[in-house]
Formats: sequence, C-alpha cells, structure tokens
Amino acid sequence: MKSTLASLLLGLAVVFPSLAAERAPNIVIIYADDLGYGDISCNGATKIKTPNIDRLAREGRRFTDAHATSATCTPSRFALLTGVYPWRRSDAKILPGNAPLLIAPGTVTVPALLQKAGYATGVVGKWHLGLGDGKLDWNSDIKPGPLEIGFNYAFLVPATGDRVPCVYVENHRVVALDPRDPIAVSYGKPIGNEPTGKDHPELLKYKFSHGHDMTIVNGISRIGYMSGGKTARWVDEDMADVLTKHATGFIEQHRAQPFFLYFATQDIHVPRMPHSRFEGKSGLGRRGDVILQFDWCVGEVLATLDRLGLAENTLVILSSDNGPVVDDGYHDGSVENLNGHTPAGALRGGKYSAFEAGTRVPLILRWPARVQPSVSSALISQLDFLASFAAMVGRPLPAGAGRDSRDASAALVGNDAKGRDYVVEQAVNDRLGVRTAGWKYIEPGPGPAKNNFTNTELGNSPAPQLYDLKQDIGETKNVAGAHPGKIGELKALLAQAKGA
Ligand code: NG6
Ligand code: CA
Repeated sequence: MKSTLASLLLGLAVVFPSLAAERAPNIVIIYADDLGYGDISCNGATKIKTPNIDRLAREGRRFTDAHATSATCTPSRFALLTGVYPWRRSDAKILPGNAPLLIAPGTVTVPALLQKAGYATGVVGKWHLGLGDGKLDWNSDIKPGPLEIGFNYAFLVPATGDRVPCVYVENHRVVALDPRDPIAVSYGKPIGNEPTGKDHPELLKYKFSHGHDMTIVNGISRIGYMSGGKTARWVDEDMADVLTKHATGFIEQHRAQPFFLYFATQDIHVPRMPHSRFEGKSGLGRRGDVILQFDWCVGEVLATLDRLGLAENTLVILSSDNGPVVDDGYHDGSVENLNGHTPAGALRGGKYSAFEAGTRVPLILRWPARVQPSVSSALISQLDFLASFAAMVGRPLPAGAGRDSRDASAALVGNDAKGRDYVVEQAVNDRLGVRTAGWKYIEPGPGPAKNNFTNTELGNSPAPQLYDLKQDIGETKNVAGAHPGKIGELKALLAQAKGA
C-alpha cells in the first residue's frame, strides 16, 4: 500500500508537478441514463431547470462536443470502463438481465487501474454489463461481477429498471432476500404464477406502449419474467434515494483515502417513477420529473463533498450513456407533456440513432484545484477516461490495455481546446459513423429510417451521408454529393479505426 502510494505520488510529480505534495484527486463519475444533450439548463434547456447540474457547469468545464461511444447503454458502459470500442465485439449489445459478465476478470478497467494506484473503488447504480458466468443463481454468490473487475464495493441495479430481476445486489448478494422465497428469472418462457402486464393491464400504474408486458413488479410490467424474492424487490419511487444514499455513504466512508466512485443512476431511464417529492414538479410529465430527481442526486453528491471538505480536490464528471428518448416503452405521459421541451437540443435523432443526438451527450467536469471554469468544444470520447486517468495518476497503461483509449487529459483538465482527431459513433443496429471537428459521415446500410415505436430517426440510409456540422449542427442537409474528397477522408478514418 505504501509503495503504491509512493509510486502514485511520483507519477503525479511527473504529470502535474505542483500536485506532487498533494493527495491524488478523488474521482466521481455521475453517469445518467438516457439524459439528452438538451435536457439540462446549462446546455440551453428553457422548459426545465437543473440548478445542481448548472452549478457543476458554472464551477467546472462544460464540454459541447463530448460522446458516449454508442447510442445505447451496455456498449457505452463497456467502453467507458474498458477503453475499447464495443463494436469490436459481437456480444456488447443491450443485455438481458440474466446475461453473463461482459468484461473478463483481469481486464484493465478504470476501477482496476485506480485500485492498483491505491484508490478505494465503488460502483453504485445501474450495471447492465452482465453478472456471473452463465450459470448464475440469484440466491447464492453472484459472481463474477464488479468486484472481480476492480471495484472494492458494489451496490447495483443488476441490469435496467425495466428488466428483471427487480432487486438490488450488494457485493455478491441480493439485498434483503428471504432464502425461503428464492428468485428465479427467465427471458424465455414465463415462470412463476404472478400476473403479467399482458394479461392483467388493470393492475398497472401505467401501461406499456411497446414490449414491457411481462412480470409485474410494483405495479409496472417489465421485460422478462421473475418469481420469488418478494422481500427483496425494489420500490421504483424510492430508487433515487436508495442509490444516492449508498453513493454518498461510499464517499463518506472513504473520505480519508483517494476514492473512485462510479455512480450510475437509473434516472432518467424508463420506467419513470419519481419519488412523490418530484411528481408533477417539472410541468413536463414524468420524464421532466425524473430529470429534476437526477439533478437532486447530483446536488446530494456535491453537498456531501462540500460537507466533508473534499470538493476542491475531487474530479467530478457528469455525463450520460446515450441520447434521449421520450416513449421508450411505457405510456407514462411524457409524450403528451413534453410542452415544447427539446431533449436533444439542436441535434438530430436520439437514443438508438446514428445522428448526433445518439452519442453526443452532456459532459461536465469539475476539479476546482486544477480546472478553471470554462466551456470547451474539444472533441471528447468517454473511451478516453481510462488512458486519461492512467496519465493523471502516473500509471501508464500496460501494453494491450484499453486498446482504443487515448490520453485526453490535456483536453479534459488542461489547455487543449481540440481533443480527438476523430471518434467513431455506434447506433443501435451497429451502423457506424465517424466524426471530426466539423464533419460527420454515416456509412450506408440497411435498416429503417425511423423507429415508429420510439419515434426516433435512426439515421439509416442506403446512401452515404455527410454533414457539415459547422454550418448544419442539426444534420438537415446531406452534402455527400458535393464533397467526394471529404467522404473519402472520413471513410478512411473509419476503415483505420476498424482495422486498428
Ligand atoms: C430496449 C427496450 C427499452 C430499453 C432499451 C435499453 C423494448 C421494446 N425496449 O430493448 O425500453 O430498455 O432496450 O435501454 O423492450 S438502455 O439505455 O439500457 O440501452
Ligand atoms: Ca441508456
């Protein structure tokens, strides 16, 4: 431990000479689910106010061109933790709730790297990266999981809020499970004799719009079937409180040593079931209410850092795993009450899409000790957190680790206003696009132009698409015909990334 700390400080001396005598920064990633670029007031939203997120932006650096790797959850989370483009693997897709762990133990991940550097590492919230080795028994030790890939502590929503099993997992065990009422989970044929949304819509708090018609838990029908675990089932309305309590508890407990917290909220994903304190408060329906709830969670984390005197030397990063969607499977009133709010801001598309709103997400970084309040248009990818943190704590990545991760610390916490040369964007059906500072190319391919359930433009087209984002941030005009040279350049970058 001592030598780890010594090498950590040595590393800091190289990278940040003035930090040598100081403690390594704590790192907190607050990762929202499905929060769109335009969902927060510091990014221009006018119909909703997010004061705690705005405070973070005011005190930190707000990025206007930052990207999740993918327009859906599992792949983006995989990339954030491993520094590898998820489209390199065939299995990094939206996972069912009984999928095995996607990241092999031994992989160099953000938490594994920081753990080696002497950090206490914790994950609280949505996991959605699989658990177990394919023969998982939810009533016994649930592993491998986060504890096997670098986290010291885990308090999880195992998959998503809308997928069974609807129970929390703390470290290796389901929380509050009564062994006399064992949990069984199925993503194939129905199990147990509990009502489903399909057969008993009269039992629902609100109805599903597409999918989500299986086992009813807490008055909401889910994806997948579960039986048992009655005492362990979560109450959606309390989830933000429960997760925030565990996140701030982790900070409190580890305040005396460098810590890394990955706080992945269920908000603002479906099912949207705000606590009664937020219900009806946004005037934008439940989707707006859970944005307020998410903003409250952010405020609780900031208040905890303030109270413990840790704010100055804690790097807080807030971002999202993919772009926004309004109807993602439930008639929860969000469509009817949108009231002119534009979740994607000026961007086209949304969650699932190859257009910009799929992956261009909010990113705010605050580190008062090092970073002056500012706005940056640097091209940033969440892929680069791994190599950037490695550089910042002076622990170079071992050969072969974080294959696609580049040290972006100069853009994140230094003076580089440019960031990446290019980044690849992944839509739900594996349609890839590539972005440079001003241009966007989407490769041609099959697939519907629009998802009629979610009402999202997906960006699929049999023809190549090229957008000049400096003139046309909303990707309204395909200028492929006018710029064959530019298309060639961007295609070459995509081919380079695929071959790398
Ligand atoms: C989709 C679900 C959607 C959401 C998504 C994952 C249906 C019809 N739709 O398959 O509701 O759960 O998966 O979202 O089932 S994500 O943010 O975790 O990627
Ligand atoms: Ca998501």
